[in-house]
This record gives sequence, C-alpha cells and structure tokens, in this order.
Amino acid sequence: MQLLFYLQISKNDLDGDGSIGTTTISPGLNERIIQIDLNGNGNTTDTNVTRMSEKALGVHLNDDDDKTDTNVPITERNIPSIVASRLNGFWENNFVTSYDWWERAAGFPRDSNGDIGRSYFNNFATPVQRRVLFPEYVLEICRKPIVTACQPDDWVVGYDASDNGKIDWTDSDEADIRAVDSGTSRIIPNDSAFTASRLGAGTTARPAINEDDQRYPRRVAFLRDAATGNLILDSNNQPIPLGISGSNNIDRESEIDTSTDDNGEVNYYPSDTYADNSTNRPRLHRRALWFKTTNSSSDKNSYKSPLLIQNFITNSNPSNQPLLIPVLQIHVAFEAPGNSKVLDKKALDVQSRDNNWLQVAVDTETS
Ligand SMILES: [Ca+2]
Ligand SMILES: [Ca+2]
Ligand SMILES: [Ca+2]
Ligand SMILES: [Ca+2]
Repeated sequence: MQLLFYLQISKNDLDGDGSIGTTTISPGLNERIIQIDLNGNGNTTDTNVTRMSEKALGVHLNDDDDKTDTNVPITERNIPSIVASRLNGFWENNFVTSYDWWERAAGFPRDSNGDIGRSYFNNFATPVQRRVLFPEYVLEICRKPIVTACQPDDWVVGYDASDNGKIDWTDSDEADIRAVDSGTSRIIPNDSAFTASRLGAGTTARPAINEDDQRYPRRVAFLRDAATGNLILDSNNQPIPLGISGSNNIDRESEIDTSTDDNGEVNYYPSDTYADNSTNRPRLHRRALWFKTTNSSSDKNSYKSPLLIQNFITNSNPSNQPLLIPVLQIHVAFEAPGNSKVLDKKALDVQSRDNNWLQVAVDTETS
C-alpha cells in the first residue's frame, strides 16, 4: 500500500484549539523541521514562515485557480498535504511499513518464488523500506487512513491490557497507552507486563496486533512529556526512541515469533548512552525496518549507532515528530547493515544513494 502526499490541501489544527483557523498562522512554520522551502527563497532554513509560494510548492493554495502566487498567507485551512505529512514525521511516502508483506518472504519482496505476486509492489512502482537485522523500535499508530489528517493526539502505541491478543480501541486502558514519561497512559520501561507482543501498534519488526489496523500509518515512538506532548531530550539534545530489549533475534527461522521474541520488554534508548550491545541499544531483529543511523563524526548505517534524525532542531522545545531516513530497496537492494558504513561506500549493488539509485543488473528470471 502506497501513500502519496503531494498536490493536495490538508486542513490542520496546528494550534490544537479544536477548529480550523482561516487567519494567518502565528507562530509560522519552521522550514528546518519540515525540510521544505515553503517561501521559495532557495533555502530550508527559515524558522518562522507565515507565507508560502505556490511556485515553489507546485500547488495552488488560494482560490484563484493558478499556481503562480509567491506570497500566500499560511492558514490552518490551506496547509499543503506534503507539509502536514512532514509535521507527522513522514516523507512523501510511507514506504510500505505497515503492510505485513514480510510474513512469507525472506526479508525482500519477491515475485519469482511466488511470495508476493503483485507487480505494483515488486517492480519499484512503490519504494519499499528494507527489513534487515537491525535494532527493533516501538511504533505508534494513527488510526486514520491518511496521515495528513493525523493530529498529535491521534498517535498512540496501544496496549493489550487484557492480554487476549487484540486491542479494544473502545477501552481506554488499551487505547490510550502512549510513549509518555508519566501517568496512567505510560508504558513502563523494563517491565515484564509491557512486552513486544502486547504493543498495539507493533514494532519495527512486527505488525499492528489487530489485522484491521495494518492499513494505518505507523511511526517510531519517541518519549514525550505526558503533560505537553513535547519530546523529552537526552544530554545530546536528541529525542529518545523506545525500543525492545532482550536477546537478539538473529535467525529468522528458529527465533522469530518464539516466546523469547514475544517477551522482549520495552526500554528507552537515548543517544548519549547508546552502545553496540543489547543493554544500551534495542535487541537486533531479523525483519526490523532499516533506518539510516549516525554517530558523532559521520553518518553511518551500522546498527552500532543510534538513529539519524534529519530534521531535529536542538533547544527548541520540540513537539514535532523526528524525520527518520528509511533505507529503501532502491537505495540498497541486497546488502545488509552489519557493522559497515553501507551507504557511505560504493556498495556492491548500489551506485549512489541520492543520484543514481539503480542497482547493478544481474542475471535474473523472467516469465
Ligand atoms: Ca486551530
Ligand atoms: Ca525558505
Ligand atoms: Ca493561486
Ligand atoms: Ca485486549
């Protein structure tokens, strides 16, 4: 399933007052958070933008039926969908992170062996985020079909409090559980009651518990202040993702979906104490979503480093969701992260992440 966010207008209650305002927003939008040149001046560094350019965004934003206005006031009523998706922590696509495609496949979408028979899914018609041996993070879900409609309060982890293998979204004990630091909605870290198998939105290595929820957008859960919704930061001024602790799940066949896999507990993984072991980073899981990682000196993609956050602005009391960088099949077709800087070198099967994503051709089957 593919979600595209371009060329639409989204109504967004930015100030959270419960209504869609029609006056110019204040404060303005921060281009450094959403990573878009809204005002069309050639940079993405303006931090208080209240007017946007139809020319730069390629969409008509006022009601005069053209796309040439360069100074359109931003209101809650005319937020472009691409902006609303960035505010929710998404790029132009969801990269098939919710659909349970890996169940029968060996970590790759396949066609020749019949695992996944849809050409739309297989033939690069939609970009797919790779699933590899990588740290396993907790996800949160917005149970709306279009991510641009999601407001901050819509994002929940969900928890199977009754332990009956499903989430009752009408029961606040299950539906309201969030990645917050205090109160009754909190997920308690290092607690045997809060295990991977009971998380409503699932993890980067498992789908949402309820099959009906597997069509909704999900994102990595970061620890937030229960009262304000703001991200809580570590000593590096980085937000803190929730992950799954415990033994690594290295072997796909014998370790996945065992009780050990199910019983991994939730923990917090701040970047300032992240280390390459299963105490200070999440456990490794064979089918975990692969994100670009970083260390203090250069970007890496090893699982030995914490997640790279593309848009984070330090010291700004942040509430917006961090933008992570998915490693896509079109970037790295076959290699796995391991300990190496896969995307920083000219890997065997990919030429250049940003400029030439075509993999090197090899013998393959046709039918
Ligand atoms: Ca409003
Ligand atoms: Ca700009
Ligand atoms: Ca116009
Ligand atoms: Ca339940």
